[in-house]
Amino acid sequence: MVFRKLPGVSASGMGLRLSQKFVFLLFLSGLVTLCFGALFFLPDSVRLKRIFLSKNENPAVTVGSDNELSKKVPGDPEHLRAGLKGGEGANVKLKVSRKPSVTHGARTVERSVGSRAQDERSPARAQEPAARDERVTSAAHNGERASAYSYEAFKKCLLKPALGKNKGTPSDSETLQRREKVKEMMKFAWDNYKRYAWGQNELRPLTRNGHIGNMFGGLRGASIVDSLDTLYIMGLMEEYEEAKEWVQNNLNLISNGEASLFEVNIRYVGGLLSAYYLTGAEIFKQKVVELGEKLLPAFNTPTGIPRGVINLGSSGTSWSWGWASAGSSILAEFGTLHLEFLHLSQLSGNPLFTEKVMNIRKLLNKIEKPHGLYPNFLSPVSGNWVQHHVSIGGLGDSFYEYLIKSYLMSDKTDQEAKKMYYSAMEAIETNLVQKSPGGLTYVAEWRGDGHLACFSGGMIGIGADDGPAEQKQHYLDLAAEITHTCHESYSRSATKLGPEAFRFDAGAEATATRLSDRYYILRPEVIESYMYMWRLTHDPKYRQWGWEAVEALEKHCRVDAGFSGIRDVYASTVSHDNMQQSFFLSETLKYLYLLFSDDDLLPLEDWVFNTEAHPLPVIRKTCLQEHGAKQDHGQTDLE
Ligand code: DMJ
Repeated sequence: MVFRKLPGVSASGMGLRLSQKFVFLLFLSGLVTLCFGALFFLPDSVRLKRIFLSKNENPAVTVGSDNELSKKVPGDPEHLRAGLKGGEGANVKLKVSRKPSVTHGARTVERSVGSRAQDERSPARAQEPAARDERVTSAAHNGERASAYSYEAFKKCLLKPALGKNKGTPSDSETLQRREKVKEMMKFAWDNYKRYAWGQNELRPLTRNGHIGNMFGGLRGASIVDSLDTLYIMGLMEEYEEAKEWVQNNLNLISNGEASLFEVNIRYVGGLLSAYYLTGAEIFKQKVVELGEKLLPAFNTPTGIPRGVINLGSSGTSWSWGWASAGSSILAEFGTLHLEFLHLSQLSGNPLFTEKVMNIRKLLNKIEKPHGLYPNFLSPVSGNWVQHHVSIGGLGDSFYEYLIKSYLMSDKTDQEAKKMYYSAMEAIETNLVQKSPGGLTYVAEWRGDGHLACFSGGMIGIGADDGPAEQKQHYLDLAAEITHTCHESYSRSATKLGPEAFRFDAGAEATATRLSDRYYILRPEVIESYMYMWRLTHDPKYRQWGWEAVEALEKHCRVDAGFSGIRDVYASTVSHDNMQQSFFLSETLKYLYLLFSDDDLLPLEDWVFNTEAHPLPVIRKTCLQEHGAKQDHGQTDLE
């Protein structure tokens, strides 16, 4: 626009006429109104809350409330898969909190990296250069030190042979037959994956093709990496060799996709770590350290609390899930890195991995906990809780699991983890544990979330022995009661498989009341608790319950080309969901195999299982230091 100076008109300041000034002011005020209004469209109007509410304003603790939280399932592969495409579910409100985990396609698409929390984008991007530097430093560390890790020293520090005296072969013939059956199931699942979906992430057994999805940011072969250790401990050596060869020649870590930090960590990092520790094959160590470095930029936030989604490419950009309240990070996601990251430091010699997770620990230890409980959503920017919803099922669960397992994996030296775990347990019992009118023990927030939380029988069981003296028996009893309740959720269905979520209200006891909660996607949690409870008590009922699950899986989930989840556990004529989840091979079948094996196969004195059932060895620092001087680059397995 050209302004002409007219006679008689004051041309003060900018040389504008009065009417022109008026138009300009009008434009300015419009702009200001627009910017202010835009604040209201941010997720949960978080900025406004920060501006107008005091920092101390704490929302009440909510437990399993159905109404406020959206029905998003973090980590849920299908949700993630669809969500990563920027699907229809962007920013839909949660209804029921669940663990970052996996479900199947029957459910609504519920999240989107496309809907990544806008308020968190700039900080993430602002930190990219630091992220890249860190990776360079890390790579240098890796080059110098990774080869220095002594596998021989590690083996010397195990108390017992990893695979037992006789690979855990049970002496009674019935148990042996059952174990053989489980091995046959694994071979069947593997052969079909190999035939129809080789190199892709999971098998679709009805359509006989592969599924890639978006959860792993362009990484492939999730079922292969998740299966390595299961194949190895089952003695399926030909299959193990195929899997190893694929990792060597085809596992391409140069990927530019957007991945779930949690899922990549528990499946790929966990799977490769276990494969290395069990076999000593250098390739697994190289791959896992390289992959670990790609995850580091996720921690470049103002607090060091990582965001949930990371670009595995050179940018290292990270985001919070679009569905997560106010750009928050999820407790069960950032709280489920500790075990793997400690081992990444062990193998690479790079302390950075440990530093990252110790920083998370420090923040969580220090922060005020409402009623002693850890809410599920935390801002990676401010380090404050964003909502006070609490759960030991979805969104919270494996954080608690990793506290007790950190203590056990540290050779019982990590006193901080121990203290945090038992204090959390106390708070959970006081606030959440209840008994149904029919006498079933359950955790209050199971109202909308049962199956995932059933891992807690095993968790409470393995933590019992190190609890306060007067509580030991109590914890063991509690673990048994919870496992019993979870078994009830199976035995009360027509298929003898348990629903995704079960309830204890409106006359319901351990049964799903909603149609949308009735599916079973080959999940392991209930069987996981049977396995731990068997090891801890040797009560034969746990093996019997495990066998019932094998029969049910065979009858309802086995199809011509693999295993599939089902849509309704209460319908005796089943409808299949066409997905053989990778955790079926890494967890469900592994826990069943261990249940029917002698206890000396992966003895619990030496091994802790990550949340995807990948065994990681106890770190015996003093012993490792004593033997650490010895270098070896050779390959020797643990048999
Ligand atoms: C697995 O990927 C892991 O167990 C995770 O911790 C939760 N969900 C699935 C199995 O249900």
